[in-house]
Amino acid sequence: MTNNRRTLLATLLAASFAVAAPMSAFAQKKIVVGFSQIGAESEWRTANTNSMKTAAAAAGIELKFSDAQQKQENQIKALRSFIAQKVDVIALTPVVESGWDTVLKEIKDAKIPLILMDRSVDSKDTSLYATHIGFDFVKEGEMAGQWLVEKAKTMKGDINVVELQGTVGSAPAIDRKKGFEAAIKAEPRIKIIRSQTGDFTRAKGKEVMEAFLKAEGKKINVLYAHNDDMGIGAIQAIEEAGLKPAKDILVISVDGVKGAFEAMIAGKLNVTVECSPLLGPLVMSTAKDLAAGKTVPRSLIGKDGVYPMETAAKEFPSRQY
Ligand code: GYE
Repeated sequence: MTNNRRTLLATLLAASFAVAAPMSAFAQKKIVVGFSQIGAESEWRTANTNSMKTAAAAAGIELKFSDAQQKQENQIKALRSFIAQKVDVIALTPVVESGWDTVLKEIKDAKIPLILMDRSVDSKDTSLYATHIGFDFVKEGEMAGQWLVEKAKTMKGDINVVELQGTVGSAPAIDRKKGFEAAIKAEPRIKIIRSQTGDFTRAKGKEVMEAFLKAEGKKINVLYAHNDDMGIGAIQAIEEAGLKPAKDILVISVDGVKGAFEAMIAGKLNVTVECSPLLGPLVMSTAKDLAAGKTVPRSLIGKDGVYPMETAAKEFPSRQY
């Protein structure tokens, strides 16, 4: 070996040691995130769970996933088990807004950073969580209402709306109702004549719409559903009652899932307000920052927008959920 080659080899070896030492210190511990998910009530929720799992795998994060089957008590149990397991970060999608203070305080006392994802809590003490990665549900309700106010210009007489609310006490049900009611004030002919929960599911949406149709029949001009799944369930009920969805009864819903785009392309749903469930990558990068002791913005808002049926066929191929 020439002197030159020896020097080169020595330099390369030194360089690889220099790289190898900090690398092994780096690779020591995988970040563990405990995630308490609500359940699998809708297409939106399934897409959201997939996004979280895929993003965790891509970020090299170990995700401890717990499905609460719609029950707050199951979520509280899962959170306590995450504390006992000393996870690095907790992500929580609270099924309802109230009743979290005690367990959130336990998480804070255990010094585990908490990310609220999608839905929020009504706790007065905002120091109980590090950040909320979610949406402006009031604005979504407003966008749905504004679409109807615009549409009303082409309609005559009273415009009777039936409303399918989301899960009772949940942030999106409370806020999508509030936003819609605020927006329709601009047109006094629009009236909500019935409003009931359909629990964000297709089956319940269909069942409640059947009851609305029985009670009000042809008086109903518009259905406003707090999510696409309930809207799709209600469309079936409308068809079974011998009426044409999107024509005899206008159908407005929220989420923007594939099923809604299919219903729009089939001419059965008038409009959906988007609320993107693909929060996984942002949650995972935030979890990494929090695990590294960095401060993160208090609130990060996800993507939303309005998709009327006229745009559905063009948009469909690029939809990701
Ligand atoms: O609209 C609905 C889901 O919290 C934004 O929950 C979410 C809602 C979504 O079940 O489909």
